[in-house]
Amino acid sequence: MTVPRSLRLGSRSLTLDRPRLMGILNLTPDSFSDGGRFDSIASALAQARRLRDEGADLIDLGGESTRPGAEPVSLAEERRRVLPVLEACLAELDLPISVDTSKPQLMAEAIDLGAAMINDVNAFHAPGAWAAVVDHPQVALVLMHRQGTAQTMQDQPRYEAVSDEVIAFLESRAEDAQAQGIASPRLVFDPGFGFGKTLAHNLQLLHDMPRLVATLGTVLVGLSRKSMFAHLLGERPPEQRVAASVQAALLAVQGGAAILRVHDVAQTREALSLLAAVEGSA
Ligand code: HH2
Repeated sequence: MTVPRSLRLGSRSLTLDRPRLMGILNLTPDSFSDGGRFDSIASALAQARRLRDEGADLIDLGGESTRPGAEPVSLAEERRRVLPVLEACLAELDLPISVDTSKPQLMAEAIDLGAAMINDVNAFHAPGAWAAVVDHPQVALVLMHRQGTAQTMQDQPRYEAVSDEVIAFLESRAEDAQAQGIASPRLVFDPGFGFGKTLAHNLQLLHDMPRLVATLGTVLVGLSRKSMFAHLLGERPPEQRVAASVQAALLAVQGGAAILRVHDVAQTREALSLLAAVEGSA
């Protein structure tokens, strides 16, 4: 699989000649890292501006936490959290906006408002999910792998060979997308770090990043502040996992990952600049 050189994001095109940063903006009371911090349109917009100023190439808005044990959120509540902030961001920021949702109705409404990407941690499994996105070729789609639901995923995840299974799952979702009439350049693949994976599974996936990229094409990774770093380095709250997250992001980029979903845009941007400078001096 040749990695596409660019990704269409609404009216824009994002070239993938260098790693791109997706800044995380969670509009939830209970997200594991930034839950409860952006509960008004003004505070969310201020954070979106900050992510942009720090160098985000796009912003991912989420209205439902996916952390292990999180309670599902109703459509009405997720709409209430996400849509006004989406509108405000589209009106004020000159950046593509992604919406992190698994609900087809919210996907459709977000696209109507102008979302450039739909990021679905359930890989468009919900009935009606493909239908919500098929007629919008300008919208990119993130398909993520997971094992189990938010309630069950960290119980005892098991794989024979984690990378092979993640690749096979994502390839089969891509075939499903194509069968529904969705063109493959729209698709972005995510191995789903921490979603039904032990520390060993997460490390194996990071190690196998070149194979994932060679097989799947455009790969997005979400490693930022995840509990795998607490398991590896000792218990610590999410804000003390930044250095490890940045290191892991660099490893993913060296393995060919195209897009990094991060809380800490400024720190990750600096590390990427260093990497680019070193590579440029070769
Ligand atoms: N991780 C989270 C949420 N959405 N989407 C993709 N594509 N990949 C990820 O790894 C991913 C994701 C979890 O992180 P966060 O949004 O910070 O927390 P929460 O789910 O608690 O809101």
